[in-house]
Amino acid sequence: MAQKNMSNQNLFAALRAAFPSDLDAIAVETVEADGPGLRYSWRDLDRATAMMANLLASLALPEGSRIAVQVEKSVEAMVLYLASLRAGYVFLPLNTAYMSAEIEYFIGNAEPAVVVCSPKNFGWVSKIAFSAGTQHVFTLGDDRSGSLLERAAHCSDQHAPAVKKTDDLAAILYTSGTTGRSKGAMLTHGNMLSNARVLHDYWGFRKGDVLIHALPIFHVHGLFVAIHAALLNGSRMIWLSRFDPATVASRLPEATVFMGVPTLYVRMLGEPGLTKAASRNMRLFISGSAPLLIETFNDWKARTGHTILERYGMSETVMLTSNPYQADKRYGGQSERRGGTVGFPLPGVSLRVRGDDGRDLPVGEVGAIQVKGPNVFSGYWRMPEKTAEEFTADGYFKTGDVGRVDERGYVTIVGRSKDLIISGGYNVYPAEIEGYLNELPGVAESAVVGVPHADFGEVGVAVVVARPGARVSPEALIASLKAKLANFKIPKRCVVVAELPRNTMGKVQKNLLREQYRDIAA
Ligand code: MCA
Ligand code: AMP
Repeated sequence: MAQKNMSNQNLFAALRAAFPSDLDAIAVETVEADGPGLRYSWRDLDRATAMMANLLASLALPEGSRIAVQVEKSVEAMVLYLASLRAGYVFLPLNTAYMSAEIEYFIGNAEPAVVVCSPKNFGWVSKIAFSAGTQHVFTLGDDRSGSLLERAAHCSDQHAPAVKKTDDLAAILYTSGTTGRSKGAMLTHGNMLSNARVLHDYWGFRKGDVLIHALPIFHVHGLFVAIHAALLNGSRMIWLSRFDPATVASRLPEATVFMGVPTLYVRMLGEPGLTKAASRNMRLFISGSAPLLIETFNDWKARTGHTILERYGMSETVMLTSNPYQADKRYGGQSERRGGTVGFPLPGVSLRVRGDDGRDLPVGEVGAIQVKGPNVFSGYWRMPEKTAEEFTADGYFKTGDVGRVDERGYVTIVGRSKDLIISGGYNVYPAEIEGYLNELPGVAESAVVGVPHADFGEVGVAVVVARPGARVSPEALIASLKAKLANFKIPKRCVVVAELPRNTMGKVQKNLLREQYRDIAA
């Protein structure tokens, strides 16, 4: 025990220890539209992360400093994440779609010591960062341009990973609140390393695995689940800077593992190159971040011969449940991947379903999903009250998801108690959009609801009531939102109505709106 406490629990140290002994082997190969991809060896990753970690260390930042990053996807952007871990700082990834008001909030709230942005955004991002007290703003382009790499090029390529304890912070991920502003979920080195090890084992990672990485790297799925799994296995990644179904299909024969949100699977099914022959070397297709429709699950099986493995997680908890990859001894050796379910709680995760009265519900009954485990975050950044509200007295985290566990142990998510829309794997909080809409001239009130959409699974529809005598145009409202909010948050439809349906308590009945407009985006 004493020895465990003394050893370095830095997540980077564990990932680095898993690099293959042949450091000249290829770790990452990029896919380029015009010509051959770039190849990065394991030695390149080691040296580049050391140089960047030394650059960060040279800034003499206080312990626990946040490194906020809003850059396009590139291998160097992944290196920056790994360097932040290596140097012992707290990584704060930001969606590239966020616009100035959103970035202003995150930077103001997290008070990062370092901000890294795309060269094209330096003007407005640096203005926000400097006014919030950030001392260092660097740029990083997806073509290896920018001041970050220029400065790191002068640093040593030797660096001993900072010594970290299990509960030291490694990252903050902002997740929008049902009411009010986004909350920063604080994840520790221990949260992420324990989860990465469990997934590595549960999903049967083995020598020779090759991962196609096609997800963005500013959320848990692409940044943690995919990258940690590949690195912890010393596996090569085929790296797409943005998802493209034809490209993925054409590279499948070289790969063994693919991870995607349901929209990626839906789009790939529309790609003629997706065949059994193309998937012949594949071992595992993993889906998560949003519900996978049973039609997609079945169509995929018919088309490729592979059964998608669906799993479930959150920014606050990393991964919680997974369908089995192989027989799970804890559940009587069951190995079936059941469509429509998210599988079993992962080893080490304790999951329970509670009723409104706070009691555990019997098998099959639907209630609130609560979880506990080494993967569960340490709280919301500078929001002790919110943190306290989201945990039960006996230390379970309230996920806000509603579901049941069947007699075989499979967990099914049937809904959410939180008012949230998941669109193409991105979370959209109606309260945030309604807040913006209600501020627009002529708007009396609004309600944003999620409705089914063939490509994104679910999209937002804005239902708006005009002020007496005011004339509002749906197109103008959408245009105003587009000027202020990340593009994926923009409702795909907007309708103006005389009034919103309310119950006797005066609460807007969103379920009625969802029903009324369920075909509007189909
Ligand atoms: C783009 N648009 C969207 C979305 N993405 N609208 C709603 N939802 C979206 N997800 C907008 C664009 O701004 C554009 O609007 C229009 O839709 C069409 O864009 P398109 O070119 O089709 O989009 P794209 O650039 O191809 O992106 C689609 C995508 C992307 C590849 C599916 O959204 C994506 O990479 N999603 C993955 C998200 C993800 O990684 N989530 C994991 C979160 P306009 O034309 O008006 O500008 S981690 C998580 O949830 C937990 C922890 C977990 O369990 O993993
Ligand atoms: P995020 O805030 O981005 O971490 O999103 C986490 C939420 O995504 C969870 O609370 C779930 O509501 C949802 N989610 C993730 N994976 C799945 C899945 N496989 N099926 C249904 N919902 C999911």
